[in-house]
Amino acid sequence: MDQAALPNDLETYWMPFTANRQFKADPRLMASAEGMYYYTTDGRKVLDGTAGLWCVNAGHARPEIAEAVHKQILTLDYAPAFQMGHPAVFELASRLAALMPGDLDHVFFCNSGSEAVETALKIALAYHRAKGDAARVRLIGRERGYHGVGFGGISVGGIAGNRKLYAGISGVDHLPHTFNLAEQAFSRGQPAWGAHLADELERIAALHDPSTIAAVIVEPMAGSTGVLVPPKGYLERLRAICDKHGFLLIFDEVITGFGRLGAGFATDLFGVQPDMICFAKGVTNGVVPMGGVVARKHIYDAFMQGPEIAVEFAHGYTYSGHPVATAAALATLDIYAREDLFNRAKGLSDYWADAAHSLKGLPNVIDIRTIGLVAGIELAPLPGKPAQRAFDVYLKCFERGLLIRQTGDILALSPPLIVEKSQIDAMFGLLGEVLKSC
Ligand code: PXG
Repeated sequence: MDQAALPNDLETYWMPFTANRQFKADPRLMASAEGMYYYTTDGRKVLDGTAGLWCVNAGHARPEIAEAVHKQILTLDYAPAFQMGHPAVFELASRLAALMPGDLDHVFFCNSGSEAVETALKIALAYHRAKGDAARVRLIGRERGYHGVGFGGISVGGIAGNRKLYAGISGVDHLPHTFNLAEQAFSRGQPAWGAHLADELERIAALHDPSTIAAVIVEPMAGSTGVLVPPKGYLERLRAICDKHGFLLIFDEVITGFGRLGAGFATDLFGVQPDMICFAKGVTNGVVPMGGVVARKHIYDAFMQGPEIAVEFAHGYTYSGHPVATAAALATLDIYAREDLFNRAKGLSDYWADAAHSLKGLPNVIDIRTIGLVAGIELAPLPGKPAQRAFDVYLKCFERGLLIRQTGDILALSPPLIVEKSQIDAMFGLLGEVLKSC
């Protein structure tokens, strides 16, 4: 390594899910952030239309979180996670359980959404075995599902690009995704068409025999693959089929949790209770990595057997329930409660939907989908150049001071829940201008 090139040689850092060559030719470097805005190293102010990567739900640089983290590092920087604990993480588990419906009341901590998914899948398999039902080893995901980047997550996930290079784990099958442009175009909230797609689970169950299936995992609203809102009645049907055959139902709420849809969790909004919920992102407002799984009581109880000194579930991470992440999470939950941010998102969702749908009719806009404080805007691809048009829109928005997300030819917006109406106007106003020029 040529030391003279340090410290700002962009070449060395292999960036995740990034077009490295494009970025390094024309870097977008964030210098700081506060409230609803990022500030770039070249001095530009950028309105955050995406809450970072769907995680900064309470807005940037919250002093309460910074103070809690600072204090925690000086008080207890780290405590071993295995065979030992620290009081705050028990408080956090209780507070998260209190946010959940029904008996979703046992929390397992990890450090990311990907780890949360691996954890939930392992709990599902171990749960059936603990109950003497060891033949249930099959996992069912869904096309266009994103469940992080672990081997379990990419296997149950339904994104070809994330799967094609890896064998993944065996014993996996997939439901069809729930999006149909012809039937659902320009939906506000849940589309009316598509509940019957849940019945595909019966077909899959018959194919493999229900007694071999352990669990079904879905995002209640698919975020990463372009804001696919569940059709009315769809999740209810999935729940009913899972109950009929004894499958565990896992909701991956890594994006939908912590107010994003205008309710605490998607389970609250849709009134369908899964057996496990994966969470991450918003739990710490994105400030310190943390994720976890909330499991129903009967799942936890099934593990509590054998000799008392035996480890009941051979799984965990050095940083499970890390004191600093815990402190950030507790401070974040305080903000959500004090500022009533989940209800704030709900209160803004009609205004948000009106603003997003006002882009209907602009060039190349073929669909707009909204729910809570999320919008997906689908563009007609440039002939022979998939994703190019949306990438151009993303770059132009950034140059003009707005951060949005782009996946394929779909744009996604999901601002911090502190967003003001004037900022919603600014987002869609600017996006509309850019769309006219692309
Ligand atoms: N499950 C879901 C539903 C997710 O959305 C993960 C798991 C994985 O989380 P980690 O913390 O391991 O990244 C995610 C992550 C995007 C985007 O722009 C979405 C995610 C991450 C980065 C970008 O849509 N979701």
